[in-house]
Amino acid sequence: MAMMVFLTALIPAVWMNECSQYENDCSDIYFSGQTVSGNYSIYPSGDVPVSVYCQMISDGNDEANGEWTVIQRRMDGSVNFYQPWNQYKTGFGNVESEYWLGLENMYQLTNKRKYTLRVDLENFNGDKAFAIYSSFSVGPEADGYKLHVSGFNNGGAGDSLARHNGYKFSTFDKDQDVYKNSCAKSFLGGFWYSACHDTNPNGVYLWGEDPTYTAIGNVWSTWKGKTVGLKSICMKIKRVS
Ligand SMILES: [Ca+2]
Repeated sequence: MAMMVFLTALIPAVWMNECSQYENDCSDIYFSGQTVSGNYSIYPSGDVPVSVYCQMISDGNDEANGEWTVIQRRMDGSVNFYQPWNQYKTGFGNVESEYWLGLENMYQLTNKRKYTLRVDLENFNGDKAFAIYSSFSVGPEADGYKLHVSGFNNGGAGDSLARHNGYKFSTFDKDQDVYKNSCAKSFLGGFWYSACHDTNPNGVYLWGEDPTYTAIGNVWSTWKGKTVGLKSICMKIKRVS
């Protein structure tokens, strides 16, 4: 009898633990039975909860849906993305709208499992396009959080990330690019700049096209050039099964 009581007391505790403590990403959350898009907590490093937006399958038939963990999102200019290194390292913004998940969280996720990256773009005319990279990972901080992307698949956006593959992350207070000056200071963002960029998703929210400001905006040049600030940019990753 005492054993029975012990077992029944133990089972719910184990169940609670599995459902709340070990969700590394939105795939884990989806397969735990939470299939509605929204804000959830994930545990990329195992213990500290991180807020994230999960775009789930149940949104409809749009092929864009399905257990996506959003790592970067611009949509309304509500968050200042001209942030220092520590903010890009740990993450900032508002998970309800615009945010950056954080380089350390991206490293913790992609270091353990294989991920694909999808970038969704929309301009102020309502045009949409996307790019998919079958492989996406971020290296460790000791190596500058280098970007690794490959396996480009064109959804109309063109490949603006190829130029950034293999480069370290730079911010205005940590120049790790290969440009003689600071790309982050010159183009007012934080990114895996080389010398300097084909896309600046963390640049200034320009509210549309402005030829006065070349390349400082949240642009994706292989789609709309370097003077069209996009209405929305969303970078999201999904575990490859
Ligand atoms: Ca430099």
